[in-house]
Amino acid sequence: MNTRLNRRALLGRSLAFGAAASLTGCDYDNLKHPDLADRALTAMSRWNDEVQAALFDPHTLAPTFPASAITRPPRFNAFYGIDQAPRVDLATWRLGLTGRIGDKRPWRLAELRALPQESQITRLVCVEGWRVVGQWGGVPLGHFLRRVNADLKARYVSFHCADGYYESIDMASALHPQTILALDFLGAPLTAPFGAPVRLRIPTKLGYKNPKSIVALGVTNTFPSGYWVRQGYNWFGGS
Ligand SMILES: Nc1nc2c(c(=O)[nH]1)N[C@H]1C(S)=C(S)[C@@H](COP(=O)(O)O)O[C@H]1N2
Ligand SMILES: [Mo]
Repeated sequence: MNTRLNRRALLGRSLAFGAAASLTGCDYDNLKHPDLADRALTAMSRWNDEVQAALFDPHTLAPTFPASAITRPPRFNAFYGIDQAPRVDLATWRLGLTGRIGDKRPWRLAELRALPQESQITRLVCVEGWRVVGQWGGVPLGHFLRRVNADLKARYVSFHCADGYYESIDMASALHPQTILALDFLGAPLTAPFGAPVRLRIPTKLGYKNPKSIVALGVTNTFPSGYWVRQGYNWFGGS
């Protein structure tokens, strides 16, 4: 109960601070200096990341749904149309590993499939204003990170994708039990538009924090940012 009250107080203060900061971001002087306004808003967003990280409870689960709630047909989204989705050659594909990882040997798809698998029916929420419920299956990211002897005290896990997209998450979110390296979607292997052969599925975060068609995973203490984050989206991106 106490924690809850403290959290609410912290959130209240952060909202007040946010409102003040947005006013500053829009005043006349800053409009004359768009760079300054931009920098103020970016700083605000990074500060907001810290608040969200502090509020994040690694044991709270995102909502799950019955099979009857699954959205059909599923909805595709990327920074290009569905026809342009990258087609990865599954035979030569490897998951490359970089940074603070003990065993950086690249992984083949069959090797990932041989690891313990988890399935979830969860909701994906896009900031564009739509949400879908889907079923994803794959390897819990925490299991994978331990398996490759990653530095679990490092701050970030980063992802690079076959289409040039990239994203990164905090370590606490990476170790959350519902965060998986998804190989399956709706009971079958992922298809190209939905992130074949491997995507991140992280139901505690917004859609853009769920990179598809991953080709490399890194563990680092240097802020890796993200494709949409560079264009002004908030980095923590909790839903
Ligand atoms: N590689 C890659 N991953 C991506 C994107 C992208 O453009 N490229 N778009 C993101 C966004 S904004 C959303 S909402 C989800 C959409 O996932 P879906 O196509 O499975 O619905 O993918 C995310 N992952
Ligand atoms: Mo999105």
